[in-house]
Amino acid sequence: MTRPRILQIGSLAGSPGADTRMREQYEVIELWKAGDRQACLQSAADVEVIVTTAGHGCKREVIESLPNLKVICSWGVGYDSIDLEAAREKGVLLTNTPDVLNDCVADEAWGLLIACARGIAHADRHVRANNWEGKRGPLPLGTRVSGKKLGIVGLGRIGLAIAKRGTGFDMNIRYHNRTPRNDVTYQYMNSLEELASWSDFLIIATVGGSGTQALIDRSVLKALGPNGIVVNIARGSVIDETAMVELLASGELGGAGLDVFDKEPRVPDELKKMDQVVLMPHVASATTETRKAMTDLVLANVEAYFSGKPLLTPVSNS
Ligand code: 8YV
Repeated sequence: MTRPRILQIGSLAGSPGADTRMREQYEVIELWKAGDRQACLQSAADVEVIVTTAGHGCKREVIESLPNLKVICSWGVGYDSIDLEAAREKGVLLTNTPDVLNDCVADEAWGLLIACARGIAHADRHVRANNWEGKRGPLPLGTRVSGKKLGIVGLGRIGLAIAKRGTGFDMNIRYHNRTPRNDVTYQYMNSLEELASWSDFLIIATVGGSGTQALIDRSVLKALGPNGIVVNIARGSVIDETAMVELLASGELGGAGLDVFDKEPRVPDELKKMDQVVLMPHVASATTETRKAMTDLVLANVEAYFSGKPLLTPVSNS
């Protein structure tokens, strides 16, 4: 039996075995391995399904070169790297992998927050450098986490999972969204600056893309202040990174826990020298369980398309 052909833009290397599973079920044209990209796209003219990742995205050029394209199935919840306008123009549908990663992303946000507030990464470096045995120190005191004021920017699915964990730490929680929610008891704050100046800690969990570019600007970060900690598990583009680095350096912002950066994988060198900062390489969803669930969902969407069933997790793109 011939297997349907799909075009895969980038490897699902973040999910061990995922590329093999894909190849077992489909004839996969692997764009990222092609020496001649144009020739590869031309050879994929019959393809109806693209598989990609939030990291690799999908550009207009690719969408326009596949006349039979019907659906893009993306591995990841964020789709700011996919040209939605080109997809809409061509009537191409998009699926992503929502919900299955909420818990692990929220867990990591909390890991970053606690690591910053309690200086965990700094203390770990201290022990490894034999500074404890060498009686070099002491380390600076940490900041209490429990019972503090937590601001969340973007109370969507991941934001809610972050807030739920905050209640376990007896926190007072407020949020800012495009529109207030009517299904939560957390207090809505009208402006980001007000939220930041109220908060001890500010966690960014909003979507990426042009609508949120540098949403967390210098004035919001200044409002968070010298004792405040910002945590970003959303997209690097959401924070004005230059302003953040300057405010951290001058002590006008207390600390930062960052999983994402403006120009990944480039991380500003200044940040690497700061002990009040914890850095992770965009791995908030990177657990065995979550990455498998993301792959299962991508495969289920592709299968739904080829068997004429409704897509499981379509993104509304109207
Ligand atoms: C992905 C992510 O791991 O889901 C998203 O939007 O950013 C991450 O979960 C990563 O981007 C995959 O490319």
